[in-house]
Amino acid sequence: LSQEELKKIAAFKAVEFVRSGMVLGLGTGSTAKHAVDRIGELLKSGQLKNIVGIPTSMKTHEQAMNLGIPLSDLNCHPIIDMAIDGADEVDPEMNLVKGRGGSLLREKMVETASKKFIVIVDETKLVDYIGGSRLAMPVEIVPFCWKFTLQRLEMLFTDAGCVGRLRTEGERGAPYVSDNGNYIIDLYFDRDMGDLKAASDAILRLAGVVEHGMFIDMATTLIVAGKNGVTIRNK
Ligand code: DER
Repeated sequence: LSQEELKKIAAFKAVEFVRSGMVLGLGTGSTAKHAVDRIGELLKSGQLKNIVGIPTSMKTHEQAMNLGIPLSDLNCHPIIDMAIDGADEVDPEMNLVKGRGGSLLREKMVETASKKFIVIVDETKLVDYIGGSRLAMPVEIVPFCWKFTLQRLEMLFTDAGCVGRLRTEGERGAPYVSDNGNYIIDLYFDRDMGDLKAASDAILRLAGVVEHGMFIDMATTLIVAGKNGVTIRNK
């Protein structure tokens, strides 16, 4: 089974937990895309009714709208029944890294407002500790003096061999701009950053930081699709 097929299997399994009448947080990324497609399919066939979707990005808003999923937002629905979303990393305690797709702020706003948060991943996302994939741990920052903020972020984690890079896009390498008009600094760790809560607090104390991509103690269910089948873990 390809990674894409595993993502689809995890996504479809998560949608089995959706009930008619739910207010749903709709995730962002290639795995969540399969879940949103499946919800659209079940709405069209009448197997699901009266669903309201709360998208976590303009990209998901567009996808859900094209599928005819009724949409709303956190202003109208401050409490969400269930959110379904992917992740870039999952540690043994179900802490996550998210945001490599650039949507971490709206994802975290939606998923902290959700009574249930189902994370859907293929097995390649499992890590021993956060940052362990050696891939990006994104931090959304204001554009103003981004170099200054990047340096202050690196200084928080010199012991973990942290290097920060401004996320860029396009062939001219212009700074990536999030749905919220902010920049993203991707942090790369050489070693375990240690206590996640302390790391989170330190990052959020920096003026200029908007939010980071560590989703600590937020997931309530983890669905992992692997070559040996699908596992479901509840917190
Ligand atoms: O950017 C994000 O937060 C995405 O949800 C990411 O965490 C997972 O993206 P993927 O399903 O495309 O791997």
